[in-house]
Amino acid sequence: MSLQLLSVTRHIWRSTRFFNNVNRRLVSSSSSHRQEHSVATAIMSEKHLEAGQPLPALKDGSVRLFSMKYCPFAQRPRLVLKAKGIDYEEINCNLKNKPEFLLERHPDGKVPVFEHNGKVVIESNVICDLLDEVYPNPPLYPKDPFEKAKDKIVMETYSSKVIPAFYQAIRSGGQNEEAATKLLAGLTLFDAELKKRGTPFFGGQQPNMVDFNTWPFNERLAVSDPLMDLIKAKLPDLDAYFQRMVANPTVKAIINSKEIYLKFFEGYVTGNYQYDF
Ligand SMILES: N[C@@H](CCC(=O)N[C@@H](CS)C(=O)NCC(=O)O)C(=O)O
Repeated sequence: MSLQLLSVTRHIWRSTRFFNNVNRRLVSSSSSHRQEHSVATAIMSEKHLEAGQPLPALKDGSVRLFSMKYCPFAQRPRLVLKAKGIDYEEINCNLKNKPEFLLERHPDGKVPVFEHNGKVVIESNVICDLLDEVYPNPPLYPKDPFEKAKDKIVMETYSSKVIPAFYQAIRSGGQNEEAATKLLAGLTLFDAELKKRGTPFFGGQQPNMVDFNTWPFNERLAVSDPLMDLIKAKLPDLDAYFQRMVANPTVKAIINSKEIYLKFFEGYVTGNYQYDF
């Protein structure tokens, strides 16, 4: 990364303080800005269920996703389910006071957990791959195994280069310059790969697994105006890609507003988690 870019990122994280100042301004209006989940195919437990609360009886259908409304990992299978038009029930869980039924299904009590005909699958990437096999239309990977492997490498690279830096930056309340620099370096690799493909999405004319797998984190970058300004300036093609993703009907159906994420991340940083707002 050039020195110039490094000094701009320094400035960004110093000046942002998005978990403090911006948040105070925005939180009061957050509920009115909320883009409601419009996953027509999902029946959702509106409130996050917690310890002592029973698991609601399975309604119509046999597919269930244990989730948390603001979890980026759970958003991956939600995007895949939406893209494939699969009916499912969503059980939202309070992750600071975990319901017993979640702990019975996941050894660490994490979300997402997917349940199909009584069979339980954990780990977002494993769930998404399973969904692609069980519900093959539309396919979200290239048919050619070598092309599919390339897609998996892009997701692996994103997972190792972007996601840890993203969380590091959030945990520090935006003060960690090294994390900001790493985040931009990871996004630069992602941008270069899309350029190499020369298509609107990693999947070609439509988003595929790479686009949906990485989108939950890309969507949350919007919490920082200065960071988005830097992306627009330094990675304009990536910014144009983000805009194409936002306009995609599957993404649009389950996107959350920046204000909602600011509110959620405030709880993440302070440890005072709120799930139901
Ligand atoms: N590697 C897992 C990560 C899932 C994960 O970390 N989920 C978070 C919520 S975003 C969670 O359940 N946290 C609760 C905990 O760690 O106790 C996946 O891809 O599914």
